[in-house]
Order: sequence, then C-alpha cells, then structure tokens
Amino acid sequence: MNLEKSLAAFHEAKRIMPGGVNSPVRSYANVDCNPPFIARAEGDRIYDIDGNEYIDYVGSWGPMVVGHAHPQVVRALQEAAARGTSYGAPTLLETELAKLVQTVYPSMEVMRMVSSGTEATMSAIRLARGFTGRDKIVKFVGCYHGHSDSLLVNAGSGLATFGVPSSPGVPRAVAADTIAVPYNDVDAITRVMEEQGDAIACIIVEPIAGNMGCVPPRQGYLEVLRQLTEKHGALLIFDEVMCGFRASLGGAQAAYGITPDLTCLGKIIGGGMPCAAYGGRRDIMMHIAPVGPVYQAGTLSGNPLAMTAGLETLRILTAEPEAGEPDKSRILTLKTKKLLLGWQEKAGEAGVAICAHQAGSMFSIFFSEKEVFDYEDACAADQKAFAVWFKAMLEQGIYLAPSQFETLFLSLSHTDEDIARTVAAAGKAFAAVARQRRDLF
Ligand code: KE4
Repeated sequence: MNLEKSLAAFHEAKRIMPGGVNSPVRSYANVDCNPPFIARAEGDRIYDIDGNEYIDYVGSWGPMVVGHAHPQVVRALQEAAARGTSYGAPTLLETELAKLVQTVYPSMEVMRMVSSGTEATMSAIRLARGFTGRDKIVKFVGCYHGHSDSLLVNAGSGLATFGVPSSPGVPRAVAADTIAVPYNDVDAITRVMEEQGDAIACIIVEPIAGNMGCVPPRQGYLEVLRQLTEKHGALLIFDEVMCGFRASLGGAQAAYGITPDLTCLGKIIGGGMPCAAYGGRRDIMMHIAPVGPVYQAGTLSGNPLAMTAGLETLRILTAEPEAGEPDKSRILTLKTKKLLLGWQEKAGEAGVAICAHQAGSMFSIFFSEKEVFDYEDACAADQKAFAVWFKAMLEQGIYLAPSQFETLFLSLSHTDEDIARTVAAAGKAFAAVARQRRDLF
C-alpha cells in the first residue's frame, strides 16, 4: 500500500502540531506505523491522500452512524451554512434537537448543548458538586470521560493506550477528590460508597465501557450503582457520549432499564459536527446558569450547523421503519453481530483466541483467551498481536481504531458485501498473528 504522500504530510504536520495530530490516538504511535492522511469519506468508505480506499469502522470515533457525507445531512448543512455559521443567540434548532433527543432519552427532562464530550462531562461533574455541596467524585479505572482535570485520573482511551494512568499537569489537589475504582467490581464500589458515600457528589460511569475496548457491564452492575447512589445521596451520571444512540437507540439506559440522574451525550448527537449535551432531572438542571448558580457557558454551544447535522442524523436514525422492516438500530445490531461471528470463526480457524464484545453497533475484540471484564483484563490481552492484526487489516483496506483500548463502530452504510470482505480480510490478518506467534518460538 502506497502511503508516500501521507508520510510526507505526517512529517510536515509533526513540525507544527504535537505528534502531527490534534488528538493523540490518531498518531498510530501504539501500532507502530504511520497514519494515512484522509482526503475524503463517503458512506462507509474513507480515502487517503495517496488514493487508497478503506472500509471505515472508526466512523470518526462514533459520530458517523448514518455513514459519511450522507446526502440528507450534507444538503441540510449547505443550506444552514448559507444562513450563517454562528449567531451566539437562541435559535429554534436548539429546541428542536433537544426535543428530538428527549424522545429517546426521556430521563433528560432538561438539557444543555455544549461542543464536546469533555465539556459535557466536565459540566455534569461541576453540576453534581454544586447540587450536592460535596467535592468528591467516583470514576472507574479504564473509563474515559474526556480530558478535564478531575476526570484525567486513571483514565482510559489515549491515556490507557500510552499507559499513563493519570496525566502530568493535573493538580494533586484536584486528583485527590477523584476516587478511581475498578470497573465491574461490585465489592470495590460498595466498599468505597459505604466508607465515603456521604462525601461523594456523584459516580460517573461509561455504562458500557468503550475506552478500554468495548466492555459491557456485568449482569446487575448498573443496578448496584443506582442503588448505592440513591442510598448515599450521590448523583448517578451516565456518560453515554460513546454508547448513546448506539447500544440501542436510547443508549445504555434504555438497553439496561436504569435511569441515571444526569446523562452526557456526544458524537452521534452532532452527526460529525462539534456538539454534545448534558441533561437529566429538572430539579438538578435548574441549578445551571442563568436560572441557577452553577456556571457553564460556551461561544459555540448550540451552533446552528452542529444542530442541523445532529437533527438530520437523528431523524434518519429514528425514522419509522418501512412496514415489516426492522428499525435502524436493530439493523445496525444485526450487521454488527454478523461481522463479529465472522471474525470469531476466522480466528478459530487460525487458532487465535479472541474475546469479542458487542453492544448494539459498537464492538471490539481482545487477543485474550479469557473473558475481559475490566481494564486490568484488557491490559493483559496481547497488544503485540493486536498491532500485527491491525496492520494486516489496514494493508487490506480495512480502517480500524489503532489501539486495543478503543471501540469500533458500524454504520447504516456498511453493506453485507463490505462485511463479507472485512471477514475475509480478518481471516488473513488472524493468520498473520498466528505466523508471528510461531516465529517467536
Ligand atoms: P470529546 O471531548 O472527545 O468530544 O469526548 C470525550 C469523551 C467523553 N466520554 C466518552 C465515553 C468518550 O469516549 C469520549 C471521547 N472518545 C474518544 C475515543 N475513545 C475520542 C477520540 C479521541 O480522543 O481522539
């Protein structure tokens, strides 16, 4: 695969941006190869500046659930841009998107639009502290909620990939108020809440973890978090930035039937434009400025282009199915299941043990013989094998997340033929892993 132009572009980019990227995981540092520079994307295809074409399972890390450059989204954006790109004033679009979100997230009685998942979770944490008057928060090891100081403590995602449990620059005093607990461990969280519950403002959790790879909650785990927060007067915050609209149309809270006090959304809500939201119980959200004392603001919050892309994306996703047709969410889940079954079959044929996880149309595999329930299990998976597999897939035109600690995403534009091609490519990639392991011994 010719990546000459991308390599030259990468060298040029490194001179002016840290690592040549604007978000660390894009650097491919952990899979020991250089990233293709992307020229354009359409449907489930992404094209680099060297003219290589790939089937895309990153989908911009989740937002592109209806496929890249969907005609309905593009047309609406073109028309919106012609009306101006930002006003910094209220518009009908914001109310319209909030109401559409509320149809699938009824727990979000009131919500606030912001511009990134980081902003959504940072604001939700501040609100929880302001509402409860408590300073301590609980998060889970291997879960990632964006890069605000309070949440960069034993974070997952890029930090997990770079093996930095908490980032330099986060004041010790700030980190001291964040308690990081192993995910999926009922005893650990019960002990923390029994010991410190009355000082804890909230528990924030990825209800389906996606930043240690895709790791669903154990049976009953989310119920325990709900019970413990109620018992100790702490708020339960579901960070559904990644699993929102994906694990099911109503995200993890609909899939598992648990109602959090606050929810954070991102990615799909903006359809590829900078947009996120936090919201929940009215009595809590009424503490947010200007009606309440907890301050939060944003120049581009509710931006008309972001609202437009989000509205069109969610309209496509929530559209009533044709008579006798499954709904879009079900179609995505079934396609994802088909892909993973194919990968598991190919891995078995190659004699390579994998652990495959799926939640709706988010999924990942671990090169691990044992089940993966938490960050420690994910770290114990064979990351060298992952890097070999990743590279073998990229060379066959399959564009995957360049890290064991990320999740993959399927879109409405992935066809059965694309899935069959991806399964066949995986067979060759698993064989490359098996060869590499044989060569080691
Ligand atoms: P952003 O600030 O990147 O919009 O959202 C932060 C965030 C919050 N919560 C969850 C559950 C998330 O997954 C994220 C961001 N996800 C990463 C991918 N694992 C974004 C990709 C990147 O950092 O480049």
